[in-house]
Amino acid sequence: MLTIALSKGRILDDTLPLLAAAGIAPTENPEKSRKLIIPTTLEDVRLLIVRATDVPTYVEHGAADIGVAGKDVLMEYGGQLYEPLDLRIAQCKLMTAGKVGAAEPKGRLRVATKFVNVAKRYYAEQGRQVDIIKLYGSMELAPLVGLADKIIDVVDTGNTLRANGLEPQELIATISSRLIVNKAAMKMQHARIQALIETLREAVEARHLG
Ligand code: PRT
Ligand code: MG
Repeated sequence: MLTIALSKGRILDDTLPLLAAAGIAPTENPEKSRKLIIPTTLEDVRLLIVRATDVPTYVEHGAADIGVAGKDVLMEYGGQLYEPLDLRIAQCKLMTAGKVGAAEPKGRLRVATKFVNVAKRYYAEQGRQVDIIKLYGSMELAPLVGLADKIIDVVDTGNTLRANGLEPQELIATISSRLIVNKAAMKMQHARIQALIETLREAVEARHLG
């Protein structure tokens, strides 16, 4: 059995057409089903539906052989995983953002984010003293109510920032989703996983040529 961990939403939407190129299609709609293990048209391949931030955990521990995760999630997670293919889906940017026109604070910068490890690394590289405030969502609120001076979040159109009087500031990384593979699975099922990677690589390239 080959087990693939995916999150619902944009990653699932953009991954299914790529998996279809490998003859893998879910036998029921993962967005609608309450099931968390979804069989596919290949009887020895199944999908696990997990939270986006949990995908690397399932794959690193071998509960799933393969997964699809945003580079933002992988940068935050760290861990021992193979990352053989950029799927070029769910593209966005990891950025700092703050209130439009706000002056830099005099003292320590307060930064609210769910990307605590990324934030620590980013400001350490700049030699900047910061207080990191861990949040789990709705980061845009933090500067508006004085919880933080800035946020670090993923930005796509920037509409969410603008709607809250914030502006994107520094680019930390350009983000896309990556195929990740468990290290032991890569050894034990090498031929099969390598063939899947190559089929997906061709599907990614075809999508960007067309
Ligand atoms: O939603 P949940 O809490 O379960 O987890 P998640 O938000 O991590 O998962 P999901 O499915 O929303 O995102 C999965 C991956 O998609 C992320 O890890 C990113 O790699 C990628 N991605 C691409 C994005 C976006 N684009 C994006 N726009 N993830 C989140 N957003 C958010 C953004 O932060 C903003 O709040 O969507 C909102 C709209 O963005 P704008 O800039 O277009 O307004
Ligand atoms: Mg989300």
